[in-house]
Amino acid sequence: MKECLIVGKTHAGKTMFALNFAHYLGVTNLEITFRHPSGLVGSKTYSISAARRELVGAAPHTTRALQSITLDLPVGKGSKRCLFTDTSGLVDHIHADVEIRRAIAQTLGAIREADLILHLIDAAAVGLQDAPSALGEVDYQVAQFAQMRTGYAMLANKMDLPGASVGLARLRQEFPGHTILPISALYKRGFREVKAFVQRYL
Ligand SMILES: Nc1nc2c(ncn2[C@@H]2O[C@H](COP(=O)(O)OP(=O)(O)OP(=O)(O)O)[C@@H](O)[C@H]2O)c(=O)[nH]1
Ligand SMILES: [Mg+2]
Repeated sequence: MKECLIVGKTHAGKTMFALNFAHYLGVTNLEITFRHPSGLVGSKTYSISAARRELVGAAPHTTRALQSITLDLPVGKGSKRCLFTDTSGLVDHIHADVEIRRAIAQTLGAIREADLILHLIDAAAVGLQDAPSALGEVDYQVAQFAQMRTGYAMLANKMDLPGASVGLARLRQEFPGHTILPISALYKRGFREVKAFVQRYL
């Protein structure tokens, strides 16, 4: 089974995207497998609303493990399974908290192994500043690394917020030649295009 990794800076909306994309594909009871940086593995079943309540956070560094959901996507006359894995958010600096550093190291390791990468960026935040300062080094590094692979797309998230369309234009200018799909993880907008993108690589 192929693995599609959801990466990006902390607070970009990765967990919201993972949960709402699963819901968009018709999943109402989510079985989530947690792989912790310590090596501990466990799983838990959530309703979509409980998952949003418990796993999406208003503060940064909410996710501290690899959180995977198996999804079936229609391909041709049948369907194909794909493991969608949400990750701990990245930061530009070396974080002071050792637990967060370990979680970030786990994300970076997973990037090397993934078949497909969806790189979430908060387009509304990018719209507020110049792209280089809003994006930070880590987004450029992920884009540069992932660009060498076939299954890579940037998802410009939070398109429902003011300033996000300015952010999207900046992203397009900054990363010409990349696939950039505007979405709102919160309102499930742009998900048809994301689904079509993923289907191409399964
Ligand atoms: N307006 C708006 N808010 C969003 C959207 N997606 C996520 N958010 C909000 O952004 C915040 C962070 O969302 P998360 O999904 O927890 O972000 P994350 O990237 O998983 O963050 P970490 O786990 O810390 O790396 C939450 O307050 C969400 O409600 C969106 O499309 N639009
Ligand atoms: Mg998260």
